[in-house]
This record gives sequence, C-alpha cells and structure tokens, in this order.
Amino acid sequence: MNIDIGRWKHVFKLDPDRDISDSALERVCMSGTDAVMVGGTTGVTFDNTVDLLSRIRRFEVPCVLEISDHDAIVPGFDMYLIPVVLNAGNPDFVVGQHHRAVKEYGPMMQWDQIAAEGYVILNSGSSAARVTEARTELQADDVVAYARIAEKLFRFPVFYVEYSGMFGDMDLVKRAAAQLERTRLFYGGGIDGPDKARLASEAAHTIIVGNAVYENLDRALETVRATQE
Ligand code: 1GP
Repeated sequence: MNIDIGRWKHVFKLDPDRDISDSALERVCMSGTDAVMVGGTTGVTFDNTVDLLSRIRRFEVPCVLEISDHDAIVPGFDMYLIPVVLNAGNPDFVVGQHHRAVKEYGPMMQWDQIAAEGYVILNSGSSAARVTEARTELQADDVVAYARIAEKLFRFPVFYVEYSGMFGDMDLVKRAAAQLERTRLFYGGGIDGPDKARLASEAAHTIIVGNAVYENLDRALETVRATQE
C-alpha cells in the first residue's frame, strides 16, 4: 500500500498492550481516519503487536507501526515510524535503541518504508516522559528550536509534539508548526472529543487520538469528522 503521511489529518493510535473488542476495533478502522498507528510505551511485545496487526488487517485502513521496542518489530505493516526523542534525557532514546536495531536488522530493513519522527515530549507525568527521562520544562522558543532541528538539520518527515494523556498548549503547537515547510507536525495528547480535535487540527497538520478510543469510543470517533470540516 502506498502511504502518504503528508496527507494525513487524523490518526488513531492503538496500544497493543490494551484490550479492544472486535466491534470497537471495527468502528475505529471504518471511521474514515487516515491511518491506524500501532504503538505504546510499555508492555508492547512481538506477540501482542502481531495479534493487533492481524485484527486490523481485516480492514483496508492503512496501518503503521511506531516502534518502541526492537523486540516488537513485526513485518507486514504498511510503514514503520521510528521515534527519535529530541528532548530525551536518556540518550538511548535519541539514537541508542536505533543503533541496536539497525545493527541487528540493518541488512533486511526496507528503508523506503521507514520514517523517523523527531519527538518532543511535554507532559512530565506521562509514561513516555518517565521512560525517556524527557526534559519537559520547555518554553515555546525551545520547541520552535526543536522543530527547526527536526526539519532543517535532520530532515525528519515528522515532528511529533507529544502531550500523551493531557491536552497541550495549542499556541505553542501553532508556533512550532509555523516553522515547518515540509516536515509534518503531528500532535497527540488529550484529544477526547470533537472540540479538542478541532482546536488541535487548527494548530497541527495531523492529530493523533489514543486514549479516548479506550475511554469513550463514541466521542473518539467524532474526532474524525472534526478534522474534515
Ligand atoms: C499518545 O500522542 C498519543 O502517544 C495520543 O495521546 O493517548 O492522550 O490521546 P492520548
């Protein structure tokens, strides 16, 4: 499948470590979202990732894997997104894990299916911040600088502003997005219904909805239409 992340406005992120019923998964996959991203911070294994992929594959929606653990790299996704956490305190999340993965799988990697995401994690209370030891005390200027680094220095196709678990500062997101010419700004965190989806879509190029799928599916599904208005 030909994947064009430059056209995505809305993505659902599903966590292989969380339960989702067949009927809920069907509604997510048939929602009109641009893609389903599989990813999580903890408890992601090869087995639960394969299981979720095979269930999503009953539908036509593009399905991409955001790799968080190199033991859970599963073939068969349409694309692979590799986070590079620009504000990680632990250098393992900047390039260490990537080095180990490429050392092991380098010869068989299909680079045209792989894209890096320059991440900035801003919710200090999130597991992503804890695991990566992210330096979350950042001002808008800091995030703008990271956006420039992501696009101008590293030429990453994606700059991901991650507030996982809380709704973030949309002015900051807007300022970061305004720096970007080609790199796509993904925003994720606390989008629990159409109102926040609308606000986030006005600030970011692409919005990511995760937790709401598990907390209130009806409202999560309403976020798709909110990005298309
Ligand atoms: C998490 O950015 C995503 O990686 C989505 O965040 O779970 O808060 O929607 P939420």
